Amino acid sequence: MINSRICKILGIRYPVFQGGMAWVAEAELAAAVSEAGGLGIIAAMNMDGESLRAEIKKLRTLTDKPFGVNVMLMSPYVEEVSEVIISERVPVVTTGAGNPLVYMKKWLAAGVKVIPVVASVALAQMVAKRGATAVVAEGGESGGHIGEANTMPLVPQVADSVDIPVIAAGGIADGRGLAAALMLGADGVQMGTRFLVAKECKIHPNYKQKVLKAGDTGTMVSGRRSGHPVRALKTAFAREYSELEKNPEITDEKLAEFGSGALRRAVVEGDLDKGSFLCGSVAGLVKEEQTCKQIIEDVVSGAEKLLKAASDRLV
Ligand code: TUI
Repeated sequence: MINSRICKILGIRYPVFQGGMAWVAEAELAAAVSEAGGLGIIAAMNMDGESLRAEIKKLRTLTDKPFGVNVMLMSPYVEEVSEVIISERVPVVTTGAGNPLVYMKKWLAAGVKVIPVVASVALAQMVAKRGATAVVAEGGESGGHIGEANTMPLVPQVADSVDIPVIAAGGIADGRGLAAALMLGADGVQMGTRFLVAKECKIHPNYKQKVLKAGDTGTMVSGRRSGHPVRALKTAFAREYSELEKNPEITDEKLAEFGSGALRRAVVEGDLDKGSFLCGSVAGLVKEEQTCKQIIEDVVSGAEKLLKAASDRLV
């Protein structure tokens, strides 16, 4: 059994978080992950306060295990969502795409465990100083909105810089990734891409097929011009967006209009022409649709076998 302080702190069996993927991470997926012993996370990104409350209530009908809510700090609903988290007594909050300090104090005072997603040592240290329960150190291999650092160098530097548990994210999809993350000084992992194809993940079947078919060079990063780079599958839409942003004649407004609603079109409609299929660069390792229980047990048992045999590598 993998021994990790984050399991004790959160009351979970395995140190495996499911990423709070916008439009994707709903009650059914999060409940299945928590029920399987990991930390399931509902993404509040595209929800107003009352929609989030309904999703939390739905999750509670499916599991009584601990769960989290991810707050995307660029969301237009961030204020109301931050209040619902308190009134619903959500056990764990993760945050992304910004600096969570303005909300942390009231969450922590209300007994919510706060685990910011950070893409730098500086933010990790800042939130640790203000009482964060743990941090997710997310490298640029991740899907969606990413920072500049990659997982392999970021995780040990964050682990060296704070005393709280560190969860590694970005480029992790199997037992090898979990074992490697532990060796880098992490206390657990967060995975998004592998859970995209979970049976309990209700995205459009076109999205799952595209992830399952993607190979080692199947993703690309666009959006640097807007200051919010995102990693997605290399599709006609992603290539076109990338070309448009290089063109100085295209205004920022036109570019934003072109991208607007693209994630919803991928997740809900499976729109192969105009959808943006956010996905991590680890997609090439994700080969089959499985239940969340199968995924978590495969990752954890894979890592345990590797770690037990690790000394065989020494002479
Ligand atoms: O937030 C994410 N991943 C996301 S959010 C998202 S929604 C979206 N969809 C389309 C376009 C843009 C956003 C999709 N994927 N991951 C966590 C994460 N946080 N990655 C990077 C960061 C981050 C970046 C800058 C955290 C803090 C930060 O700066 C904070 C500061 O002020 O120092």
